Parts: sequence; structure tokens; C-alpha cells
Amino acid sequence: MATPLETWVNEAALLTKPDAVVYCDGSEAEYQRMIAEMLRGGDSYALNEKTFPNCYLHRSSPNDVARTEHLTYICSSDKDDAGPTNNWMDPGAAKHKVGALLDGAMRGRTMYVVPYIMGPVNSPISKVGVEATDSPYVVASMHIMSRMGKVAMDRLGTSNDFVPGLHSLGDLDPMRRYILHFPEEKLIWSVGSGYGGNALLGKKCFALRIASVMAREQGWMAEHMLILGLESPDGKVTYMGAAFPSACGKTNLAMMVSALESQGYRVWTVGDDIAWMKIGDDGYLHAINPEAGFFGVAPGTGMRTNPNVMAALHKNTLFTNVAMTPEREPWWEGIGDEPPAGLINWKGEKWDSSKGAAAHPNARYTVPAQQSPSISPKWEGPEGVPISAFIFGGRRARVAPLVYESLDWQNGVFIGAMMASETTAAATGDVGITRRDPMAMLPFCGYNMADYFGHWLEMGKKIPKPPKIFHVNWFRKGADGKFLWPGYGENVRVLKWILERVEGRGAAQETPIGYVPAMNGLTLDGLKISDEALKELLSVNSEDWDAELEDSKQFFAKFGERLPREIREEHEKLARRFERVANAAR
Ligand code: OXD
Ligand code: MN
Repeated sequence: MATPLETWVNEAALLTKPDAVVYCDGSEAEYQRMIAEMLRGGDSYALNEKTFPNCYLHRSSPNDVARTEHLTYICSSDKDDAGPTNNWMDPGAAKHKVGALLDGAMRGRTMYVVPYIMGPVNSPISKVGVEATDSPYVVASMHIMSRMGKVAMDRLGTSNDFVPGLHSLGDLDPMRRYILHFPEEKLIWSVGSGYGGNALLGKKCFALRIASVMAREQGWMAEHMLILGLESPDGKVTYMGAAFPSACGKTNLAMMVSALESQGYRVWTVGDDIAWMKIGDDGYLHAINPEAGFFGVAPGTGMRTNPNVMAALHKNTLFTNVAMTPEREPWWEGIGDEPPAGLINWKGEKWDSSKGAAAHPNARYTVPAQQSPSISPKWEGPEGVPISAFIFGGRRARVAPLVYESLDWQNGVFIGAMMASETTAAATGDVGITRRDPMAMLPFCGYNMADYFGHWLEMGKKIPKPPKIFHVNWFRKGADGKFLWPGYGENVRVLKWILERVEGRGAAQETPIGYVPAMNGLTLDGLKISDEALKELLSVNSEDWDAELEDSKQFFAKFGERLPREIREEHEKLARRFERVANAAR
């Protein structure tokens, strides 16, 4: 008798009509076969074998370089279950419409069946997914980004406990591109794109959109969070999860080389993008990184911003839409040197500065996580790591101070819910527009965000030792338009304050938005920063916050009656705290 996996694969093959169906085993030989297939396809190139062994450059179709949020749908039976921040399609109508695009889409191609585990192989928090795809680039990327093939088959056996995802490149026409999620069925369909976030279905589609639904149903959390461990001089490691929107520095923070290393503070990487968390027997929320690799933004990455990842990228790495030097080495803006003569841009053209950026602003590297010198010895521990702090953050030129701590869990959930950030190149659309992005999950929550806030509030009641909640902003600018804070390795100074607050220490001042470091609260030795800049970085400007209160009110109004009462209450309390400060100053 056919197993549930075979039954699903047979149905998928009946629809897409591939010439052949190949079950992937996850072996090195299979990886090399995929690479050979990519090289034959003409859009991939081997890089310099001496300096970048086993590294390849892939050029995607120029109209397929980022996540396409406007073509991403949640297909719940009831539109309200998708909520006002998601695109919605009726599940039947979606299957009809996109089924027609998938019908025969794999003719002349091979369907690769990729069984994969999200999370460490033996972790009870991990889950199995299966992606059927006609893209060798996707298979090769899944080799790096997940534990796949035989290990996943062994875990799955004959069980039906897996999330199926059907992916076809289709004809790569954005007019026929859809990324569909069926949250009730726990099914994914993606057609018309080969871009990572749209096509590596284990990542955003499963590990966030579908998993967020499962997490609410089953009492755990699936979040768009990096996971790091901060080691203190006594050798103790305190783990933190941080949610920032796409391309706001999660990877750099997770892999940071600490500016306070000589004082004994060091950062260990557990994950750089996604955290799955369950309450452990010790009362802490325990986090695993469901992924096995980093799919990071290349431009802006260099020895100054992320030396650990630069060390990791010299072998076994797939680069997408970066530029290439005459020595066949990858190159991008911000790598640290001037563009060399003879550079070929991401489109494969001879580059000169009149052609704009040489690498696409959302060019990526896909690299095994274990290659990072900063990888935590605990990163594959089946029990996950206990989380002591959550950090929310965004890209804000004004408004949010460098760091502040919430008054309590409910207030922290509200801080996450009103998070906003200036948009980046990780998704198609305008760059630099401020948008509300609650918990950095706006593009990734598989259900109504009002219910998602409710789930956070419920979790707060269930976790015996809940993480403390903070907010950071590395991107605040002064009147001269320059960043006030140096960022990168210096961010450890902020993590140190967070650690101290978790331990009940750390000098702070209470403000209407929460606790901000006192002027002497941060460890600043060895850093050149003026008192004025520090004051501005830590200031809470009531005019900015009035505008923030008004804008967030409009955002929350979208959810109508479904918005949890606690969020409305927190909004009112924040407004009242500002009023009290204003009255006292009169
Ligand atoms: C990512 C994203 O690729 O958030 O991680 O876009
Ligand atoms: Mn991300």
C-alpha cells in the first residue's frame, strides 16, 4: 500500500505531469548532481576553485529577485481568519485558479521530492516537511538550509505527519506567480518563482506561515527571530530571541564579533532568522533554529559588519545575484573594497558605475550554519536553548530610543504589536517607507494578526519563566542625517545592558514607554560617543510619540472587534503616561 507521502507525491505528479519523479536522499553525490544540472541550465557558474571551493553563483530571472508579498495568499475558509494584513483567496477558488497553472507545469522536467526536517534531527520541537519541486537550485539550496533526504524519511516513516509543499518554476512570469498557504489543510503551493523566500518552502512558507498556525493550535511559538547566546565573563550563556524585519541586521547581530570580547562578553549563534519555541520542563521557553543554513543578504556584508559570516562564505556556498570579478570571485557593494576592473554585474553584463549597483540589493548567500566560527555548541541540542529575553526592533530614523525594556509581558506584547520599520529590498515594492510590522511577522503570520496578538498574550500566562521583553533601534539618526550609534560589534553593549536587566541589575530610568538605560547605564569604555549623541539616542520625544500613537491607532483599528482588549488598554495607558508627563511639565 502507498504511504501518505507516496499518495501525495503521486497526486502532485498527476497534476504537474513531470517526465520523471526522483526522491532525494540528501547525499553529497546528489548535491553535485544538482549543481551539474544548474551549470547545464546556463544560469549558474562555478566560482574560483582555489579561493571559493565548491561555491557557485546563480543568476535568477531579473523579475524574480525578492519575496512578492502581493502574490502571497492565506487561503482559509473564512476571510476573517486571514485577517486584514494578509491577502486572502477562498481555498476552492485558489485550487481551481492555481491548479490550472500547475497542470502540466513540470512537463519536460523532473520532479524532485525533498523530504526535510525543520530543526535538529532528534528534537521533539522539529517537524517534517516535504517539498516537490522542478528546480535543481531549490534542491541544492534545501541541502544547505535543511536536514533533508534519508534523515527526514527515517523520521517520517509511514506517518502522515508532514507538511506538503508543491513548487514549480512555471514560466517565471510574475503575472502567473502565486504563493498559497492552506492553513487548515497545512499545505503549500508555490508557482512562478525560484526566489528563496517564495521557493524554499521550508523557510517562510512552512517555518513561519503554516507553523504560526500550528503553534497557536498547539500552544507553542513560531517567530521571525534570530537566537543568540551572550556569554558573560563567568562563562554563563544567556539566550535571547530577536525579531527584526527582513534585511534589518538579524544575521549580523546573531553572528556578531563582540566589541567587549576582552571583557569576557562573547556572542554565540543559534539561528539567524526563525525560532520555534516550546515551554520546557524547567519553565523557560526553549528555542530551536529550524534551519540548517543562513540565507543572508550579501550587500553591506563585509569584514567590518560581519567577519564571522565572511569567514564562513569561502566554501560550500551558493551565491545568488551577486557580481563576479575576473578572478571568478563573488563581489557586492559593502564587501569592503572598491569594485575591481572587469566586474560582471548580477545580470551577467560588463559593469560600469552607470549601470547602478553591481550586485542586486537583495543578492544572497546560502551557507551551512556550522561553517560560522560563532556557531553555538548548543545549536543542534534537541532540547533547544532557554530564552531569557525577547528583543524587538526596527529601522527607525527617529522615535524609538537605542533600547528600552517593557514594563511587563502585556506591555511587551503591545510594544511588539506596534513595531514599525522602514522597508528594505528583501521584498518587492518601495524601499524606505515606514510600515507597521508587528513582531516582524507582518509578511509571515499565517492567520489573523489580532488572534496572533491574543496568542502572545495567552503564552505570557502559560510560561512559568517568561522572557523579559525589550525593543532596540540601531538606526536612529541625528539632525545631520547621520546614524547616532555605530552598530555591529558595538551592539554587544546593548545586549550587556539587557543581560543585566534580566539579572535584576542595569541602571535604568523609567519613561512613559518603559525603562531606558540611565546615562551611565551602558558600558561605553573604548567607544567614542559624545554625551549629546547618547542623550539623543536615549531620548523619548513626546511629539514623535504622539504621531506614533495616532499612526498605530489607525493600524490597530483595522482589526476591529477582533483586536484583544489588552492591546487597546495598553495603547490608552501609553497615551495617559505621556499626558501625565506633559501635565507635570506645565
Ligand atoms: C529573509 C526575509 O529572507 O525575511 O529572511 O526576507
Ligand atoms: Mn527573514
